[in-house]
Amino acid sequence: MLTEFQKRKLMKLFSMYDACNLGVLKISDFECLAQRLADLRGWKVDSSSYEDISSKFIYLWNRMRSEIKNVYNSQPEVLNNPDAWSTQIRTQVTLEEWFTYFEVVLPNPDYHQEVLTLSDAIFTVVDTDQSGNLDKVEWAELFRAYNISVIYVDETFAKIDGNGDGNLSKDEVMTMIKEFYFSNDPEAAGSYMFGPI
Ligand SMILES: [Ca+2]
Ligand SMILES: [Ca+2]
Repeated sequence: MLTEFQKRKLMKLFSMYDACNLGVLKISDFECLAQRLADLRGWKVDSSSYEDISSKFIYLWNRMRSEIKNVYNSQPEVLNNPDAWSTQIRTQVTLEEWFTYFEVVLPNPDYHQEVLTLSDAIFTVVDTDQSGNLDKVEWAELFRAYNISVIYVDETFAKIDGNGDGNLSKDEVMTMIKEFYFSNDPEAAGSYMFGPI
């Protein structure tokens, strides 16, 4: 079971993925996020770079729906919904279903690698000057893409920049990402890497 603390972080993540701000996740949110990231690099819709980042988000959407579908089919009472998945065309994911998805994947060691691989890819896209680090301007662009208020850019940047050199290295960001997704420690700085939860 997820703790209340984990749920607060996952609500934050849900709001970051809810690009269209409808309170539920749809495939259009995932397409929109990929588009916003691609726009940072000026990648055109038919380019291989665009296709690459877009396919990662669509994979995520499909993976999430498939895990939720499994839960519905195996234990419909968990989601308190008597209708089997197959009787409906599921086009959206609610916050409760989002929690259910993470209850399934968080204990899976393979999922840890998946999170790091996707985060690595996003880091590379947001590193628009390809310096290998994220500066504060790039960090703010990430916030804009993910619907996070930029008023939190300064304080989160300072937390993540462990060596205080004014840049976020991939190591610094990945350390925090691991804490954000997998730590259950309210003191862990990574829990607040995208602002208050
Ligand atoms: Ca950079
Ligand atoms: Ca640094």
